[in-house]
Amino acid sequence: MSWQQIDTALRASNSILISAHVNPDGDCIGAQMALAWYCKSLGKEVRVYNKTNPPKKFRFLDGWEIVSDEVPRRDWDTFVILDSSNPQRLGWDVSTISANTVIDIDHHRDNYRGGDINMVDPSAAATSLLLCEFFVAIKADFPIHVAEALYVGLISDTGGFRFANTDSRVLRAAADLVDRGVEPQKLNKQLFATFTSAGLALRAKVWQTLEYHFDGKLCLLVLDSSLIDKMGADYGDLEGMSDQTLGAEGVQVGMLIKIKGVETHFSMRSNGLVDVGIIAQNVPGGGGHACAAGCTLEMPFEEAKSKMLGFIEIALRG
Ligand SMILES: [Mn+2]
Repeated sequence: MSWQQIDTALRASNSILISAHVNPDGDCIGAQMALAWYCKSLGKEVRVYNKTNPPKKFRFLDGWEIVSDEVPRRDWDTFVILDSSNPQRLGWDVSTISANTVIDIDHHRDNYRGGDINMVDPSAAATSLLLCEFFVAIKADFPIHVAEALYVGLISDTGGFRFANTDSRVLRAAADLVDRGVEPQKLNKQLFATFTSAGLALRAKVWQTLEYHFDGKLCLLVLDSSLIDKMGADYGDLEGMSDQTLGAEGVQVGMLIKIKGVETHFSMRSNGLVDVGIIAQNVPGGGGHACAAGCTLEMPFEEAKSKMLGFIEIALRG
């Protein structure tokens, strides 16, 4: 599918609903803000809906309020799914809305490609990168607040251009955003080096759970999700912690385990030797990239943990 086809579909719509995956990250929010700006500039009715509101750490972006958790009405001309492998990943029941056209824009390799129009590119470092390329393709002249949102999307998914997905393509797109007035230092500081005291206290608690397994090849952290509210933090305060589990020498797989009542969520990272996307696929609904993936087991923590450790042990044996 081409960007021109997507542009044509958007222009032919009067009302457009945009949603991204549950617990939206910087890539979701950047891509959503950019697409919403464009649709509004065409004079369309636009709603940006996520199951949950953006974490506080993204609310410094001008215009973030367009991303909301207010449930949308039923009928739309076009429904755009961003940064989600499939509609289930949105975390809300999509049968509660109806749309004539579904557009799927994503960079996950396990994307379902079930939209009427699918723009899926697993080699793209971020969905926000795809939006940058959309704007280049259609020659859209976007304002600075959109450039900042897109830049936040790029640095979120590449860990500030440190992860294995950092390539010349994403760096060129970033350079174009800098040419438009983005200040990299300002946005990096907001995203990676600005914490609330509640957020830092929560991170300290999570660090206390540090464990190693399999001769130090697996490093894991555990978060009891009920602590987030109890400590006055939000889940955005945990940004980057799953990546940091890879920091110790010799670690091949890192993991942040989140306990949510009777559900246990695993956010996995790999240094490149083991494909954590394939490990996550052992669990229905799980998946992701080779270096970053996630899944949820509907079972209590201890049981879920030993099951997951079994999968990882097999993968480490290669
Ligand atoms: Mn993404």
